[in-house]
Amino acid sequence: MNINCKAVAVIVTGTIGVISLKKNWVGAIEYCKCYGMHLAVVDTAAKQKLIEQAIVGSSIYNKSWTSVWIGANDRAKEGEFVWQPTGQKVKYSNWRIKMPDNYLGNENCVHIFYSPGFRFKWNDWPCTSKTNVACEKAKPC
Ligand SMILES: [Ca+2]
Ligand SMILES: [Ca+2]
Repeated sequence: MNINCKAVAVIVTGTIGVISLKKNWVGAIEYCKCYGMHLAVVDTAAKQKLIEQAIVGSSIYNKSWTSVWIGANDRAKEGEFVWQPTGQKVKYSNWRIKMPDNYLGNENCVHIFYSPGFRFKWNDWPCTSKTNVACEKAKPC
């Protein structure tokens, strides 16, 4: 895949980057790489808070609907959510009530969404859906 990184607006708050283009989940990984980042690994409540702040402070924030991909997925094994890129199991979570539901047997990637009823909750979604992206700066070696 050929990516023109310069075409993307990225808003960085601390270690979190929010990409203003809408990408599918695999495309989201590639765009994070453009900036030396990976998909956000939301493994603590503090990180969740940081992402919420980054979204609210960015141009993508819309009070009726805002959504970003994060690294959680169960693509390898249904119902076993792990973090891309570390492969570590998802322990901390902030699922919307009744989620994950693997709707129509086709939801293996996770996004955080904001709507009037659900403030920054997680939902499993088809990986082919296109939405904004939350990236995180890779830790220095
Ligand atoms: Ca699933
Ligand atoms: Ca779902």
